[in-house]
Amino acid sequence: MQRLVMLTTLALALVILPAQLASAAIVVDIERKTDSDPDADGFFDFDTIDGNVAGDLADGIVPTIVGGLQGGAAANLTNGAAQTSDAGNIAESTTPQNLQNTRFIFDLGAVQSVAQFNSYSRHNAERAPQAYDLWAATGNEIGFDAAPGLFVAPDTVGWTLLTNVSTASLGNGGQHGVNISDTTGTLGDYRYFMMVTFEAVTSATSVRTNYGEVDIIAVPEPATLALCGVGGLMMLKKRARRA
Ligand SMILES: [Ca+2]
Ligand SMILES: [Ca+2]
Repeated sequence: MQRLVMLTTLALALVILPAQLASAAIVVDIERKTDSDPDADGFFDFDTIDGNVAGDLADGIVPTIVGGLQGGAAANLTNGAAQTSDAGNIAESTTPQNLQNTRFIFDLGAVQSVAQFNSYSRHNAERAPQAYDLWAATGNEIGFDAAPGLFVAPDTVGWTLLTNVSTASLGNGGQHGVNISDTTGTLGDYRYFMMVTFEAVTSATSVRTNYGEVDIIAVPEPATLALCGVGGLMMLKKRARRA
């Protein structure tokens, strides 16, 4: 039994220690690709960041929208594929009224360990750049509001600001991709994520962003390690019982 306790402690230490030793810092990686690589299958293929993938945590979860859309449908944000063309892709997009600071809220249904929050957009001109603040919450915060109104500061109703995003420096047009991660490998344990959108490009006209897809990526390694650890311990326990 003592051996089992020691092994359990060792297994937990191996899983938990690396995350504690690293100093947490959120990293925002951005990249733009132009039409030389059209990615007409709806899966963006970047050189330095991760493209959109199938089967992420947000897959098929239609976001709650606070504020207005200028086009597209909410479901387009989490239906797997991003846009298959630069121009005229409104049917494949979710386009907020950026000037209104429209909010997209994703409810994962339960607290999950999240490694990355990734967003993808596409347009032939000024509607490709992205600008938003990313907030997160577990839902267990005191006074939590899962859908704060446009004039409610999220941090007054339980939300935590993770980071600010802008890809405007990359220029207009093409495919814009954003990977938000953390140096520890874990962005955090959260149930809710919220994008508060902004106008990315200053313009005389109302400029919206044609968002094509959002991926929320689970932390794979610690979960896998923990399962291996638990599996191994179960086997040891069975052996001990047999002996
Ligand atoms: Ca989509
Ligand atoms: Ca997705």
